[in-house]
Amino acid sequence: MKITDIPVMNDYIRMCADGWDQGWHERNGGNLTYRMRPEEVDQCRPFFKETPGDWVDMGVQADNLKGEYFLSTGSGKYFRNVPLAPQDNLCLLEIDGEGKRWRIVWGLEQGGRPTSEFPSHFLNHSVRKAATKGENRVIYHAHPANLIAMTYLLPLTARDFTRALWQSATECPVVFPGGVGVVPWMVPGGADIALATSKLMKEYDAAVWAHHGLFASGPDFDTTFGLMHTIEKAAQIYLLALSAGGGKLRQTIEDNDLRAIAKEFGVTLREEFLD
Ligand code: 2HA
Ligand code: ZN
Repeated sequence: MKITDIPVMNDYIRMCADGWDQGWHERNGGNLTYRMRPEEVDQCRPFFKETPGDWVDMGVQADNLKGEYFLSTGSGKYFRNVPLAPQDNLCLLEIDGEGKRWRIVWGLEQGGRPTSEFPSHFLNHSVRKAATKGENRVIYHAHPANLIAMTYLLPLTARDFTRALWQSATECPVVFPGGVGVVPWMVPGGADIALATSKLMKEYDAAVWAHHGLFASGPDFDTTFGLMHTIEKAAQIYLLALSAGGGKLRQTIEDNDLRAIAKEFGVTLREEFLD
């Protein structure tokens, strides 16, 4: 029995591989964190290091994440390498009783730290956990090219991005009826972008980072990967249609069509984004 035989580890590693296969993780781009269930922590406990790493202050704090355990990709590590050597590219982190420090209890055997975006992930876990009554467990950041390209074309507002994406594929309003938030261009890795993103994630389950990528969240790996995938595919269709049409669309899914989809599928669209 290896730690990678534990279903949650296996699913996490598979998601890293899928993201790499999609082309969303050039070099060390992107990061993935998962808030573990107590029974999953217990399954992994026999594999914990004899001596855990030192406690490290995060610069951010969350009351509702005290004592939680997270799986995280490593800073500077490549998604491409995760399936080959999970123990060197991933880590399992314990959060302290004050909700402000982490220590490594498994993984990163050649040294290292959790993703540079861990402060952003941590605050977003806190906000999404509260917003979903504990259901949210996954935060996923990737660099999907078509969505990033859209951030050079459209005004950087949640309304403009949500409408363009909803109109680009019929399933979009069903998959993200609440729309997507948009963070203007900011320096990555720090507390400022973490706070700006977590503010939006109170309302949205995904936030676009202008000229950088997407943050997506969800209760499990399938839903979160599916959200990233659906948004990126809609962005691809949007760009394909605009470029094939020389910058002009002949027709689109109209607002009353969006309302009809919402009615049929029993979802509530963010009304202020409709005309
Ligand atoms: O992990 O994607 O935003 C590298 C990044 C930083
Ligand atoms: Zn990034």
